[in-house]
Amino acid sequence: MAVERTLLLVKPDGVERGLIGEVISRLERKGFKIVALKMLKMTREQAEEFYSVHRERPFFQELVDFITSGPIVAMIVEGENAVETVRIMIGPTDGRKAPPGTIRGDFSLDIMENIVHASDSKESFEREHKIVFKPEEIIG
Ligand code: FUP
Repeated sequence: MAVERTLLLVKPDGVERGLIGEVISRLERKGFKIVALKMLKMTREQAEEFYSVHRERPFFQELVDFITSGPIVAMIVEGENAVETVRIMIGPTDGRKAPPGTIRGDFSLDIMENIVHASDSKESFEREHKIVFKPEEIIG
């Protein structure tokens, strides 16, 4: 195992429901470090690029509408095995099926409004974080 970085977004539903602190707190208590953090509203251009792998899926426009519907909080999370471990902490995509104890399992009952996003691979992190952060916004 090695120290890695991953991108986590608190999506508009998570921000609206006041879960920013809850999400950050879980990551910090686990032992992860936050090395970049900001609130922003994604533009449609950023959102279409961010979710480009889903461009042909029937839910693509709805997904872009949702992620651009309000402010999000983006962070880069650093720690041992960060990509896989943070994915375990957020749980599966559908909040109805995500186990209790995971972020989606504890706070979501929906497949789209599922509180958070986290990169699913190192390659996804490399691509995704550049859509949201400039190099000078990242510590270390
Ligand atoms: P995840 O990696 O768990 O965030 O899930 P995906 O990359 O498969 O999907 C990205 C987002 O698309 C999800 F967060 C929500 C949305 N989505 C749907 O709305 N319906 C689906 O059937 C699958 C995904």
